[in-house]
Amino acid sequence: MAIFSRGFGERRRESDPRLPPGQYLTADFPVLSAGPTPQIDTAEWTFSIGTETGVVTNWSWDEIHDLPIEDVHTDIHCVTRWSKLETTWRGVSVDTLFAGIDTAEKYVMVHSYGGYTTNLALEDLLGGKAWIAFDFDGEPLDPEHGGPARLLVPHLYFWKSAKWVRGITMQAHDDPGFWEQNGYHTHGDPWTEERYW
Ligand SMILES: Nc1nc2c(c(=O)[nH]1)N[C@H]1C(S)=C(S)[C@@H](COP(=O)(O)O)O[C@H]1N2
Ligand SMILES: [Mo]
Repeated sequence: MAIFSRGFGERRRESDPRLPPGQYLTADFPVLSAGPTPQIDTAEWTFSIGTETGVVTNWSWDEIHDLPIEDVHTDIHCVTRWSKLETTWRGVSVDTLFAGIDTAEKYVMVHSYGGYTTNLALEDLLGGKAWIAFDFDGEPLDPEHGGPARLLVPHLYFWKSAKWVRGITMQAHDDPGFWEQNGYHTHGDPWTEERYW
């Protein structure tokens, strides 16, 4: 029986080319948070990008909603091995936010309300690869999933998709964020299993 069910699982994995190595499919939406869920009033919410010259650009909740809003259909992959296919989000492309930003730095630190951080290369946020998302499945994003807004970087493991996002600061070096300091890979590509270092 055990051998039979393992074989069945492996055939299923191979039959779905959207599933990265070592991942299984889930229809649920698990919640994974390193701390309590912060309660953020959209009247108080801001998102900022700070550069090496000290310039900080801020958007209020209303201002970010005045930017072009995109529908995103994508698969997501958590390093704890669940993957969820064809999720639906709405948000503003990080390209749109960076259109007026003048920076020569190649790395960013993403900061969340509550203190969570994660590091990325700027090129992993640009080129239609990342969004500040505020709707999931046609509804405002649930607080436990990062509402009112989270970063969405679906081509990397989901710990890079910072919930309760509040800003990005440019960095000269790829300094590690919260999970990256605690053993997670600096980059996090699910297709090459960049899980831990
Ligand atoms: N601010 C914040 N963002 C976070 C986390 C967190 O603990 N705090 N956990 C990360 C991890 S490890 C994962 S897998 C996903 C989980 O998102 P979910 O709870 O919506 O499934 O959020 C990521 N973003
Ligand atoms: Mo995770």
